[in-house]
Amino acid sequence: MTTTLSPASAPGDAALADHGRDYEALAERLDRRGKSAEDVVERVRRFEVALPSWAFGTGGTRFGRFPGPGEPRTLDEKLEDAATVHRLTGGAPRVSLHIPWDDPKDPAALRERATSLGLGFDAVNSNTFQDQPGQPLSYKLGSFSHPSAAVRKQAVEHHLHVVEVGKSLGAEAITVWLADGSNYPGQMSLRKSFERVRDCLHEVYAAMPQDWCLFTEHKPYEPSFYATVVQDWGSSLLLAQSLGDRAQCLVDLGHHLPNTNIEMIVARLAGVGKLGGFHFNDSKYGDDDLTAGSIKPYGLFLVFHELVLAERDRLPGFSPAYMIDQSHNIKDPVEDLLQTVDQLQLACAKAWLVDHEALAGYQEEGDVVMAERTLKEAFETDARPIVAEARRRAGAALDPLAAFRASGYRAQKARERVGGVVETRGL
Ligand code: LRH
Ligand code: MN
Repeated sequence: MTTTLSPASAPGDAALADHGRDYEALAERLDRRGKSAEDVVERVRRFEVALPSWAFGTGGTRFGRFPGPGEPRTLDEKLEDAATVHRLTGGAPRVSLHIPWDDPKDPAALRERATSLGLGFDAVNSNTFQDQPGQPLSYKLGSFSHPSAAVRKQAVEHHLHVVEVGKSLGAEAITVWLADGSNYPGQMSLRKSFERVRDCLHEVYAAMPQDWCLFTEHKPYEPSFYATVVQDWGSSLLLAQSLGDRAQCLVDLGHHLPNTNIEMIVARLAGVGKLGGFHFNDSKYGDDDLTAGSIKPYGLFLVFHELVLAERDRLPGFSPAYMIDQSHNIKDPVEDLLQTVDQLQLACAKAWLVDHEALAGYQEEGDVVMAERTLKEAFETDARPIVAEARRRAGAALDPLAAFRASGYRAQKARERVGGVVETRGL
């Protein structure tokens, strides 16, 4: 059942007129700074991020989950929610599936359905961090790093299945995050476990289509609390370099110990042509999977600043896959994703507002204060009229959250999505 957003969600003339004035005023101010608002609007229009199939339902923690009304029960209903996020933001035309949580019964039908909703599929995600019902061998003590060749073989076969699903949906990449690790010193061989992971990844890499990419995703801890095999960007880079050109590193913003300089990791990986993509979110302590830009908006801006520098410098092999990875524990999942896409569009706009020539000059001259001020000037610019204008030109909403609330979409879904079997899963 396709839901059209009610006319109430369309911006009123007053809102449009206010926006027009705000945009003109900002454009005039930027023009005095030698910046073209029009250029940045185009940059925001080109920015696209993929939505995580596992985050359209309410997420939870080991302490509890508080599901809300009208949550999707099927992959089809998740696509409906994804289409709503894309329609209102103009910037989320793809979905990233997690297998087996969202293993489609009929991939061809799903692909057709997605196309009819204006959606495509981004990198597919494997899952060897849980045992599935009827699974012969357990991943309790690891998957690719497991001492048992039979367990490793089972895990490789799962990845080959994920690649097949992705191929049937038109995806062109697989993201491999492994929970593999240990909780106690001595439990696991720190070198052999890494070598086993590398060798299993080589099997997946060799089996995937020639035009595909493999993204390795590092994480310092959880669910392992002493050692995680792919613990940091260095381990991820070693694997990607060992595999080949079509293997790159995925940076999940939440997978770094407190106070890690993530933008520098981004600069390092981009500098060696190994920045494959992102899982955008935000965090205060651990892998909190909070709304991107909600805790460290300046940090998010500094990551986008490195992305803009890499694009301006035309770094070889630079075309990262932008994806979201969040767990919506207390907010409406669609509202959380609308906020997230908005924050990413905003960080993108602000990063393109940096006076790059001036910044390079101050860096060369060693003028620390003016260099910092040049960055802050862009970050402290209220670029929301630029983002709203980019959305207006894409036929999306000036204010996606307000439009979503005015549409009554969630209330309608709460009426429609009653009972029935819940076929899909998530965090
Ligand atoms: C691990 C992770 C990974 C996904 C999972 C849902 O924490 O970031 O990217 O597979 O979350
Ligand atoms: Mn992730």
